[in-house]
Amino acid sequence: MRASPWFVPALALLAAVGLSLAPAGTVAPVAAQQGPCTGTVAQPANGTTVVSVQGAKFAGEDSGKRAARLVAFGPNGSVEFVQPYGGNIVWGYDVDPMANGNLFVTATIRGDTRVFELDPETGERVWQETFDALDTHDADLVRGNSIALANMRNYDEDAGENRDRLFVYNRTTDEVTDEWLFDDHYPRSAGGNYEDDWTHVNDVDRIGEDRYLLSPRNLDQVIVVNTETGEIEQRLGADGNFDVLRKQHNPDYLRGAGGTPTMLVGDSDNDRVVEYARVDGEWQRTWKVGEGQFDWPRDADRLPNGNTLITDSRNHRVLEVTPGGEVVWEVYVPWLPYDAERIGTGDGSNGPTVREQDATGAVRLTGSAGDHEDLDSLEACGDHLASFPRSTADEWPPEGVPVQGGGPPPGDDAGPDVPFAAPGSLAAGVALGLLVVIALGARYRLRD
Ligand SMILES: [Ca+2]
Ligand SMILES: [Ca+2]
Ligand SMILES: [Ca+2]
Ligand SMILES: [Ca+2]
Repeated sequence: MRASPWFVPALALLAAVGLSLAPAGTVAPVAAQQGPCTGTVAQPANGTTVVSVQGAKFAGEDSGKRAARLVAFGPNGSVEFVQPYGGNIVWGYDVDPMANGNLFVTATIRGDTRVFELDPETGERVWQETFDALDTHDADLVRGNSIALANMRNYDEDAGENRDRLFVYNRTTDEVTDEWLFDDHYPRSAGGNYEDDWTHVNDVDRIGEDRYLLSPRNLDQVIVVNTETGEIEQRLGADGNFDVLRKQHNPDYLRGAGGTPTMLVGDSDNDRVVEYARVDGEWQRTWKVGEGQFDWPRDADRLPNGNTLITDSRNHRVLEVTPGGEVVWEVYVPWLPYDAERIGTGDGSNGPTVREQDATGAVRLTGSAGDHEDLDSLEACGDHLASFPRSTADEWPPEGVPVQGGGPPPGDDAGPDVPFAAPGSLAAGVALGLLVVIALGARYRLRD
């Protein structure tokens, strides 16, 4: 196996940070050095952080949407690279680190879902698959060469049936090997509109041989299903019971002491991140952070060091917070970040539960740089990201130009109100268009 492409730049950056980081209490000047997208850096992160950016326009933008892209931040919070998805991708959703150093990406093209393995060193796609599936937020690589896909918005008009489901596709045999349908388990009156976006199942994680964690957002619950028996084995939350979960995203399944079932969830419409443990046959909320301080958080990963990496979508930021709620690392990334991954710590959550850390409770968020409340700072960050070289320019419309075929698909993920003016003015659009022209023919290289 070749060396991870993250390793060398990460080491170099760690060395640089080690030399430049002043003693505690002088964090702000260091952050300023690292560019306009860096927030609080109380300590360098233990690796590169990759963030998927959905690509929604800002409020106030008058033309089209923004390009979906991946943005990587170094341990000191500076931008390492910006990698557009290319290939007429409309929305960028989940991203997963792979063992070989590449990234597995879930995205959408018009009317379909496209997943691919991306080499972040070269910007090349190693392979891709396209599914007849609308607005898929998450697919996971499973069983070596198969793909588990959370299939939402799947109403079959001819049959008069909603086929929202989990399915597993084997790339080698070109067959669907497993399928699990919501229609077999839920009344049509539950969730959203049965004939449209019924369950909005937005996450799938394989957590055992035939066991999958699913997140039907419109049912305000997270479930563990068994594709062998067809049963729902565990359920956290209930349709309309907003005290537990409200239109969540990206739950992760953790195992506490003695295998205690534990779920860490971006409780998006409650503007908080929560953790629940199943104790004595009951789900108990063991952690709650930032209630009302986040704005639509859609991802939370427990890191090996016990901190949590949170994507605070409508505040345009990704933060690493301690169990006590202190922000120790923070970056800004506009155009609606969806998922963040800390390279080198595995896929999603791979760390201790709050019970194992003896840190249960409800905590406030402290120590943020607060740039999400500073419009000038956010605009400067957007300009900074837009200034990075772009690959696959031939496949890309310039910033601000509507994607071929019209606007984004409908739904409340499509056009969130983002409370600051865009850097997408006419002048900026022209400048970016020129940048794309200049970049034509030039092979994009990863910055190191
Ligand atoms: Ca992910
Ligand atoms: Ca997943
Ligand atoms: Ca997950
Ligand atoms: Ca994540």
